[in-house]
Amino acid sequence: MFPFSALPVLLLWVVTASGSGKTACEDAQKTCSVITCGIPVTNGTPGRDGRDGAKGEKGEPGQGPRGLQGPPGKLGPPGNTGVPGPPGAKGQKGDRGDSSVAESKLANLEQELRTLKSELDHIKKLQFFSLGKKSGTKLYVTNGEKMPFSKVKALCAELRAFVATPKNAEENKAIQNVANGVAFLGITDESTEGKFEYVTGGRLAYSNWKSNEPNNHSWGEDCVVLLQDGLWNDIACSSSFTAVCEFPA
Ligand SMILES: [Ca+2]
Ligand SMILES: [Ca+2]
Repeated sequence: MFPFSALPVLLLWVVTASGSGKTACEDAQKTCSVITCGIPVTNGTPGRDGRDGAKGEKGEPGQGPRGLQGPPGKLGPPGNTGVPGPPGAKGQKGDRGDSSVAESKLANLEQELRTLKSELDHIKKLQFFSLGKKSGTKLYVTNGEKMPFSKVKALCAELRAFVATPKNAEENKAIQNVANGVAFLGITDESTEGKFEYVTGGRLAYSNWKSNEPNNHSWGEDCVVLLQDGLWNDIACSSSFTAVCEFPA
């Protein structure tokens, strides 16, 4: 420990020493670009991160090539049915009907109908004359072709008719005249041997068998033909004879 008497001397030495250091530093600044003055210190620990800055503005679009457009998406579900629209405005009242005009049109239509019916009757008469024979309420028509019974049935059905089926002597004669040869009749015993019936159904109401017929010759005669003399014979259905169809006249 310094004695109190030596304290003023010590203070004077400290002041002198610090004053000479300042002078040396100022001198060095005049000659160096960088210089560190003062007492050197060690670095402290880094400070904490600062707060996030404000969000920047949106940048410009990129300059790269644009990609291909993708496939369209699936069809969405149908929307709900809309509410009905408001009713339309009421229309103007129509003109008063003229019954005389309607009556006149009706009279014209009736006249046209009579004319058409007359022409149809005329055509039917021409048809009877050229193609077939009429008997009572039936018209018999042939195309003159010979074919098996199954084809005769199909042909007549196609014409919305039936195979000619005489139910009395007059009809038998009419078919005989139009056939001009041996023709199939719409009669068979295909369902029950020996029991001849109409193809359209029902037991025979009239027959004109030749003597000793039907004989089911060779156990294979289930169809019936009208011979040229007007008599009947049972015959094989697969044989070919004239097709005659029957229409309502
Ligand atoms: Ca038979
Ligand atoms: Ca026979």
